[in-house]
Amino acid sequence: MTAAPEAPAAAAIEVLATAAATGATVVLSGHVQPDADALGSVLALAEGLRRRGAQVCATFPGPFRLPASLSWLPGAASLVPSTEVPAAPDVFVSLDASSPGRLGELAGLLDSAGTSVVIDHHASNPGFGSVQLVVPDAPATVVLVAELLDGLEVEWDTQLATCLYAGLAADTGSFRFGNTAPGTHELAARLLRTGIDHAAISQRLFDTAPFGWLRLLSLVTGRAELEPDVGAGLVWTWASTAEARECGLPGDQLEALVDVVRATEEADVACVVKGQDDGSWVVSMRSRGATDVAGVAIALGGGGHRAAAGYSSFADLQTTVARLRSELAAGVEH
Ligand SMILES: [Mn+2]
Repeated sequence: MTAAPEAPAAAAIEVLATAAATGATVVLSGHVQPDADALGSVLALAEGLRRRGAQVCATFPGPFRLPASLSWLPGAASLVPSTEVPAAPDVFVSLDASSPGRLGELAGLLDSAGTSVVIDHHASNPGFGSVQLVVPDAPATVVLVAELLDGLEVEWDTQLATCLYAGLAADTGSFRFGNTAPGTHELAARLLRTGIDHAAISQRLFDTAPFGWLRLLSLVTGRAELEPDVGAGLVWTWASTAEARECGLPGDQLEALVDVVRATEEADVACVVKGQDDGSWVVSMRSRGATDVAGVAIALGGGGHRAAAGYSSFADLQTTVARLRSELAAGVEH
């Protein structure tokens, strides 16, 4: 991992250290439908700032519901809905959100707060907020939070380390993805030395689901389509939150489907099109390496990383997949 430029981290540390020293109000938010990196970042930095004396409010945009795989994170019980945060805090911190839109109803705090600090690692982040720490080379936002906690001279204990490790393990695919670097393992080693139970963390994050998960998997993998001639090869399938419910699962269980589909050897791009309760579709893409799916997602109104990206579609399923096909084909022609 390339080291973060000195100045941006220093500027963020200064704002947060001053806020802590003066007992200022700080609101921290992750992106909508927060994942382990977003929540781990929010919870670790919130706790660190709290210990240094800030008045902290940790939140995320609605719907205010945590998946079971994340609700056990230390400090999760202290999260408050967006309706309960001060409208004009001294400092607003956005974590792991690649654009203001990903902050939903909380995006207004970027302007209403005295200072807004944006901490993120998405290549598609356009740069927003008055103080920016955006490092596309960082494998996870928690890596940047670890640096901030050091800058704030907050000691890492198992509570903080569990939150940081959860984000690091999730965004690196348990240290399997290309974003894993020597520094990633050095950070993991430092986190393990605090005494965290990394096996239990991983089991809760990645290897725990109700029995209905097997039923849902069979439905969704059973109707997967392989289209080797689209771009560098496409495998796709669809699912819906209603189907998840029929299998006794919360809608967020659909997030894990793409990790099964992306094993397909014949397709560089794997895609799961997820039907939402409001009739829209959320499209998740993964690349095995040859395709920049962030570029595809941006062209279709979303964002993400080179190997993992997504967007929303308000067209029907056929039109949604047709647009994806032509974007992938265009990517090959360029
Ligand atoms: Mn992340």
